[in-house]
Amino acid sequence: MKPIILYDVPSRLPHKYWSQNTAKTRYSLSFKGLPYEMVWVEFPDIESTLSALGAPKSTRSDGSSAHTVPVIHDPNTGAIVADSFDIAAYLESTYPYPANRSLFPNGSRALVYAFGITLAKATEGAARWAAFRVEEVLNEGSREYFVRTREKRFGVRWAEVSPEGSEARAAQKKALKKGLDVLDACYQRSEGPWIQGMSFSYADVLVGAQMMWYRGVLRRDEWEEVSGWNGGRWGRVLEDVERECHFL
Ligand SMILES: N[C@@H](CCC(=O)N[C@@H](CS)C(=O)NCC(=O)O)C(=O)O
Repeated sequence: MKPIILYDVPSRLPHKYWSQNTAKTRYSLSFKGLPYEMVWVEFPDIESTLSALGAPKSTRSDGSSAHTVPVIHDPNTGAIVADSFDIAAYLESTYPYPANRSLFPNGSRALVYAFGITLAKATEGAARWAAFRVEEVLNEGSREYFVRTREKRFGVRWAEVSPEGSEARAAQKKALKKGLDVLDACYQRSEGPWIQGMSFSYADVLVGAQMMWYRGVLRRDEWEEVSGWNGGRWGRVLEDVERECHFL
């Protein structure tokens, strides 16, 4: 099998990756044991690179339609797929075996999609804080684009997005804590270590990708605090997801 090509935005972090959206695809490929290769594209080049490839557009978190990463190009089938969820669905239907490496076990695709909406809603209060930290780890080639487009999205100057020590930052942190309590309540009701009890699924990939993002972009003391909330659940979930996906 030829490696699947995955488009992602690099950063200055070790291994370059930082984005939760592309992490969903990376974990999915790795979980299913599918070979893949990275193509790194700085933010200002996403539009031209992906339209030249003929990739479909997808929806950004602000609801706008645009070329976004992740995108995969599967040279084995010729498919070019955008949007992390659609990519997971493509991988599952194109490579359904082995059956115990299913991203959507027991016909759970729609329910996992719904879980993803809940997760995004629960954690949206921290979007500005995380974006503020993303800017700090991006390469020079992406920073100006990122700041300009996120100022527009948030409707404030960059310095106001999540100032250090501000009330706004404290509120963002509190909102994340409250959101993670909602997620913790889901885990507490599970009949096993995963969102679907004993069955690992793309729902866990979503949580793992969110935590990978925080681990990568938040400052060390911030991640230590967040990963320790809910009895240390978030650091543990990230470790468990990466182990299950053979991504260590
Ligand atoms: N719904 C898409 C959203 C992907 C997305 O927003 N990706 C960001 C990087 S994390 C992006 O490519 N943004 C392009 C831009 O802001 O111009 C998915 O789940 O794949």
